[in-house]
Amino acid sequence: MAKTNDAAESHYDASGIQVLKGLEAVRKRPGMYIGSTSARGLHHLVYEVVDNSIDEALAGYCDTVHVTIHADDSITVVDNGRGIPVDMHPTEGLPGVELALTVLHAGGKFDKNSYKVSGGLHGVGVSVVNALSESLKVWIKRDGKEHYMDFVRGDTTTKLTLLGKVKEKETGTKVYFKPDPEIFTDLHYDYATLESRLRELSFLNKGVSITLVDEREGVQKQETFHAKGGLKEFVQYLNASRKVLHSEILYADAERDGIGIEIAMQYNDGYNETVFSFVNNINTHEGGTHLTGFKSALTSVINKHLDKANIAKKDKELRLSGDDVREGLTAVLSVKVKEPQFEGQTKTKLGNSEVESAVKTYVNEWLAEYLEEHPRVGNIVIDKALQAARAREAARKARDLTRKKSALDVGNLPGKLADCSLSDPAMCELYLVEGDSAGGSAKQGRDRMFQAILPLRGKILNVERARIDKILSNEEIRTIITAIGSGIGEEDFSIDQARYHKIIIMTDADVDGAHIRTLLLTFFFRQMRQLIESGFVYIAQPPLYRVAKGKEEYYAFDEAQREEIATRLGGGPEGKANVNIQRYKGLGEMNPDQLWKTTMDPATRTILKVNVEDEGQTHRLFETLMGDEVEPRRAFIEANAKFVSNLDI
Ligand code: 0RA
Repeated sequence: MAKTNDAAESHYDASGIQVLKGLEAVRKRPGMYIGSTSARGLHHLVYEVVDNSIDEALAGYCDTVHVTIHADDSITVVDNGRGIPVDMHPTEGLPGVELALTVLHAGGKFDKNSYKVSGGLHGVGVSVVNALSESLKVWIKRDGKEHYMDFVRGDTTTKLTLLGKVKEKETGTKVYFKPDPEIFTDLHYDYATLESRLRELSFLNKGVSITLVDEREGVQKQETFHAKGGLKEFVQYLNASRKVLHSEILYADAERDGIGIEIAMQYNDGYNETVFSFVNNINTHEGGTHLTGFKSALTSVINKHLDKANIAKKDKELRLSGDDVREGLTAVLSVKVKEPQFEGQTKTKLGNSEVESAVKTYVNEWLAEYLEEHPRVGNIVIDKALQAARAREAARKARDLTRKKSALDVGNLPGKLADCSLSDPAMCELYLVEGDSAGGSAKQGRDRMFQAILPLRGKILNVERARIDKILSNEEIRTIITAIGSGIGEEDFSIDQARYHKIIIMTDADVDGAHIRTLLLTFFFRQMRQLIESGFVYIAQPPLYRVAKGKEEYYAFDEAQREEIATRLGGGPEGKANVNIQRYKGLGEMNPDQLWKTTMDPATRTILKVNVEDEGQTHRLFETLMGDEVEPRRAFIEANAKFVSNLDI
C-alpha cells in the first residue's frame, strides 16, 4: 500500500490497519466463521455470496443469480441486483464495496434489508469469503458505470477502478473467488451439494431464477432452478415418488404482524411425516416457535373439523394426536422474521415467541377455511388421521402386550444378543451382523469387554412400507429395539437410554448385504433418527481380498490395493503368480481372528460414520429406494448404476 502525506489517505491507511486485523482473525480461526475448513466450509463460501444476492431478491431488486464452478474449482456468482454501493462511506473513508469486503460484519453498516440474519454461520458477510480466498475479484454495475476491485487473501490489491460506461438500467454484482489452499483441506466442489442448496433456495424464493454451471472437465453441465409456485413446487418435488391422496397442494403466502408466512402441504399414502421449516431461508433442523405454532394449529383445526364431520359416533370420540394428523404429511413452512433469535445446539431452532402466536393464529384461520371450502380434501385428511389413530391404538395394545412379556424391556435382553461386559454406553459398541455364521465368527473374534454382537437372520422388514403396528410386530426389529434400549418413534425415543454409542452395521459386500444395510438405515432414519444425528450409527468396512505369500498375509479393500500388495509380495509384476489371492464372498469366510484384525479391532479397522447431509434429499432417496412406486426407483437405479462398484453380483 503506497504511503502519502495526504490527510484523507492517512486516515485511509489507519482504517486499513484496523481492517487487516479484522480479517486476520478470520484467517486464524476460520472455523469460528464458516464452521469448518473441510468440504462443508468450502461450500459455505458459495452460500455466503449467494445469500447476498438472495437478499437483494428479497428486497425486490434481483431475480436472476448465476453460479459457475470453474475448471479449477474457483467460483463466480453473478446477480442482477442493485450492485454493491461504490461511493465513499462518509465516516469510514472507504468505498462501500471495499468496506463490505474488508470489514467484518460491515453488512450491518448499510442496514440494507430487514431480514438479515443475526448469529449462526449465516450472514457472516462476504468479507469472510474474501479473507479465506487466495484471490477475489468483484465487478459492479451501478448508475450507468462498471467498477472493478480485487484482493489477495483479504488484502486490497487493486483499488476501486472505473472500467467504463454501461446502460443505466444494467445493474448487478459479479464476485469471483478462489478458495485459499492454505486454509481449506478440501478444494473440490461437489455439484450435487451446490445443486441441492440452490434448488432449495429457488423453492424458498418464489420467482428467483438460479443457474448452476459446472465448467470442470468431464462433468460439464448446467441447470436452472426457478419455482414460480414457490413452496408448492417444493412439496411437489418431495412427494414425487409417493402416491398423493389429493392432487391440490394446500398453499398459503401471507404476512402477519410483520412476519412473512409461507406454507405448502399435501398428504401421501405413506406413514412418514416430512415437515421442513425455514427461517429467512435457513433450514431450522431443530424446529422452534414457528414450527410449534404450525403443528399446534394443524392438530387443533383437524380435531375441530372432525367434531363437525359427518362420521360414526365412535370415531368422533377418538382424539387425534399430533402424530396422527401428520401421518403421511409432506409440508414446508417458511417464515421471514426481522430479528430472529436462533437457539439450540446447532443454532437452528427459532426462539422468538411472537412468531409462535402469529403462525398459530394464521394457520388456524387459513386451514379451517380451506377445509370448509374443500370438503373432499377435508374428508381425506380426516380419514387418514383416523386410520393413523386406530393403528396407533393397536400398536399401543401390542406394545403393552409385549411389555408384559418384557420383550421390549432391557432387563430381558434378546437371547441372540452376545452383550459386552462394560456398561458405560460411551465405551460400548453393538455390531449388527448379517447371518448366523458371520455372527458366530464375530462373537469369537470380538473384544467382549466393549463389543456386543447381534446376529440378524435374513432381511429385516422394510419400514418404509409399513405402519408402526406392523413394524412392532416384526421379530427382527423388536430384537434390535430391545438391544439398543432407546425406544423408537418421536415420542417414545430417548437417546439417553441408548446402551451403545457405536452401532455398527456389518454386512457382506454383495447385493444382499447392500440391501440389508439399506433396510437397517431406513429403519434408523425413520424410527431412531436421533441415533444417526448423534453420530452413533456406523458401517463396517470388511476387506474384499486376502493377499498372501507363504506366511505373509495382507488384506485389500479394493482392486487397486490388491494389485499393489500382490506386486509388492511377488517382487514385481512377474512374480505375482506366486501370490495367493482370495476373494471374500461374505463375512462368514473369515475366521474369527481375521474378522477381528481386519474389521473389528479399533486400532486397525475403518468404520464409516453415517450422517444426514441434506434431510430433503435423504427423504426423497429413501422414498425412491424403499417406497411403493416402482417407476422412480427404476429411473434412479438406471441413472446411478454406473457409480456402483465393489458389488459382487
Ligand atoms: C450493500 C447495500 C446494498 C446492496 C448490497 C450491499 C449488495 C451486496 C451484494 C453482494 C452480492 N450481490 C450484492 N448485491 C447488493 C444496497 C445499495 C442500495 O441501496 O442501492
